[in-house]
Amino acid sequence: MRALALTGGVGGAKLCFGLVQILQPDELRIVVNTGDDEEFHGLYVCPDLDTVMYTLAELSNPHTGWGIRNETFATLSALDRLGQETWFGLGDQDLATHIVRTNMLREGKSLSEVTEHLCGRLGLEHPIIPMSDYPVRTTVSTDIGVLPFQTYFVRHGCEPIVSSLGFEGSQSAKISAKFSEGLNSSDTLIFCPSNPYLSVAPILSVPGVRERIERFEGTRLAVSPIVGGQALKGPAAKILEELGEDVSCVGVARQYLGLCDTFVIDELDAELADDIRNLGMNVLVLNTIMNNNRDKIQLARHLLEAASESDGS
Ligand code: FO1
Repeated sequence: MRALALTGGVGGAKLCFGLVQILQPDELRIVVNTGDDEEFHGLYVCPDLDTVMYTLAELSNPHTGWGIRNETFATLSALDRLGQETWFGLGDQDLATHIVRTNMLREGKSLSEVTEHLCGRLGLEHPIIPMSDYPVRTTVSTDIGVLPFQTYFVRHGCEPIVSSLGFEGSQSAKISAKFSEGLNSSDTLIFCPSNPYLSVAPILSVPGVRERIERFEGTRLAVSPIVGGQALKGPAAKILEELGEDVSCVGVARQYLGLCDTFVIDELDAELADDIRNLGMNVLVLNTIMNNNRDKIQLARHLLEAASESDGS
């Protein structure tokens, strides 16, 4: 089994945790969305890369899914005292990650090299790979204007009404070397249960990625982040509605037309399986809600079993 997992956000990171407990480091590459990245206080912050890194290292805040557990915010309150904006909650331990990343980038290291270093220091062996080493910034066009991603997501709490998404810099971005190698060498592609618009679309915006996934010869699976018409976390359901899509796993499946062979839905949505089959995809009905590590491993195991059955490996 040589799997390539595409992820962004908290839900995707949970499945990656499950995959990592089952697959060896040379059997799995995790490709992460970098469209959420932004500079805060002069530091280069990569929320989705850090969410996967902290989740795999079992360092992440179990309540929020992002940031580090038992975190303190003394630096943030000192920044507030000095008149800085502090709506983006950067904790003291998390700031160490951004300081090291910013310095290494300044020394000329690529984001892939920085990520490899940080993961090594946290004892992680499975490759965590940025989708690109070039900057791509997700922008959200809303009823109150075009917003940078974190301004939409955190400052405005995903409340503005979304009309479209942009991925600034994607035209001149290049797929990262390890992502490209992964597309060539993997026999299984897994879209983790991430927001199709905010986490997956930026990855697909990197030139050549969508086409290479459309032509991918192995097995391609996608896990719905929407269960029972609701997002387990984040604004996926709200955005589906604002963009006029079905607010269901069927609406999500439509975002994967041509990109996936088997769409994975939760048992709660079993009656929608035929609607998805009518889109031309196989459907796998599993428990996709991951409340603990056992759930994460179970979901990963079921996905990998289905993948190995369908490509006969
Ligand atoms: N999400 C929030 O809702 N509020 C925050 O204050 C916040 C701070 C933050 C700091 C570091 C980090 O890596 C992630 C952080 N996130 C926060 C999550 C972030 O907005 C991510 O982009 C989302 O998880 C979506 O992927």
